[in-house]
Amino acid sequence: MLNALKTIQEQAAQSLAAVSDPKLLEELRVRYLGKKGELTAILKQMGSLSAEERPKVGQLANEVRTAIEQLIDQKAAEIKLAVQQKKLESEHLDVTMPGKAMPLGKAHPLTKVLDEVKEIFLGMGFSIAEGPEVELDYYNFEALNIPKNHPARDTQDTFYISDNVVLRTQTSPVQVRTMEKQKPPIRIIAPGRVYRSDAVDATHSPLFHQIEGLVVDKDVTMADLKGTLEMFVKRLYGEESVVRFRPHHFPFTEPSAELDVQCFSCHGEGCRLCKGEGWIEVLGCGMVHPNVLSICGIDPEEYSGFAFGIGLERIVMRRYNIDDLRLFYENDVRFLDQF
Ligand code: 2NM
Repeated sequence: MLNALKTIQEQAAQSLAAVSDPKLLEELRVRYLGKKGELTAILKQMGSLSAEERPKVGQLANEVRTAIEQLIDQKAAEIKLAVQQKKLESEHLDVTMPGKAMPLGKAHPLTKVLDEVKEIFLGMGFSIAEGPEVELDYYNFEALNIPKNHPARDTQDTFYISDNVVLRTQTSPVQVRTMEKQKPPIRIIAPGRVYRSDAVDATHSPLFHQIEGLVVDKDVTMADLKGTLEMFVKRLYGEESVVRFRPHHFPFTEPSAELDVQCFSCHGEGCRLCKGEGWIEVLGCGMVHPNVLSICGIDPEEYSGFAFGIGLERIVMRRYNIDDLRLFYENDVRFLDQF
């Protein structure tokens, strides 16, 4: 019997050494230690032993059981570790691998330059005003000193919605509405979409963008206009920019002017970039006509003001060397990606 116990221990040690599967390990545990296992079978025969042999066999049986249990526990721990190791390897993640970049949107070039222009004027104490794009004839023309049958109406190629409703041809109606509501001092810019019934080509579009500005207060003079707009141009194009004011005419300002910046390429000599002019037109401006102030409920004897209008597309085209206006509205990603 002692030999049989030793044999069981040896066999158990041998078969356990080869096991790597948890199910097989359980089968072996049942085979050696289970109720119907080999060890139990031997213990059942202990009744036939002499009183002298019984404690010896009993002691060895206990030692064998403990030894096998230890082997099984050890093996179980080994298998558990191996399974865990395998799982870790299969789920291995290389955190140094480059990530998948998500495609990122970008601001439209018109938006980028508009944001720059807004920042410049906000920095000078202006606020931003908005208003409707579908506008009354009164605000788009009448209040701006452009009565019915005024020749300026013909040159504006207006989209009429009805007899007295139009798509605004400029953002000045926003300024008229502001002057109606707000007592001076007024310092605003009005950026936004404007509409003119033009045929589409490289330099014309029925929809484009304007930024108009308005300052009204006591003792505002042409010197304020010149200083403000020269500073704006230098902030936008660089401190070394050279500007000139050239007399012009608008119905809503008197006197009126256009501001040119000296060509950055030829410094006034005349080249391809400025079409031989030496100067590049940037904006229109002037002192708000007393009629306009009166119509808006501001006393021209007490207050004066200046106003200006900037075409956004032209500025952006010059900034990025874009030669066709249509690119702005087609939203071709190959174009938009470049800014
Ligand atoms: C321009 C040029 C000159 C202008 C005038 C006004 C208002 F409402 F105050 F009368 N707003 N904008 C103005 C003046 C616009 O655009 C080329």
